[in-house]
Amino acid sequence: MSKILQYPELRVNPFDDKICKVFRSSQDGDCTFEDFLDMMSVFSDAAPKAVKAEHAFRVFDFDGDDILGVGDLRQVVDRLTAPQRLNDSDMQQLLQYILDEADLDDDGALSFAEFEHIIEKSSDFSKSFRIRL
Ligand SMILES: [Ca+2]
Ligand SMILES: [Ca+2]
Repeated sequence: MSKILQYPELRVNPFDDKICKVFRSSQDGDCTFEDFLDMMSVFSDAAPKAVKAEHAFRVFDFDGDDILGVGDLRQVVDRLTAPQRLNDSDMQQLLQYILDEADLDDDGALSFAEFEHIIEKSSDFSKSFRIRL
């Protein structure tokens, strides 16, 4: 994951729609301007790494069950590699690699603690996980 997060392409953010869902204050409807300002402060260079990690985790947790399972990771990879798509065996290999690196308790999914641990190891994360205007 830390390697993926270092790709320069990530500085163009492929998670726009999901990010809006994480930050918007009402359950349905669009992001308000205030939501947008919240979001900008989290993504600014000044935001602490831990705050970014927490929001990144929520953005990556597509099904909202508070853990990054293989399904979530697959969607993350899909979005990061768009418009190209990995073929099945490359995808399997990459998911396996991510889990080997990051899934410390071997339950096949990444908890927030495990996710945070990768973020801690990745010095480029803060630079990658931001939006530039
Ligand atoms: Ca999940
Ligand atoms: Ca785990």
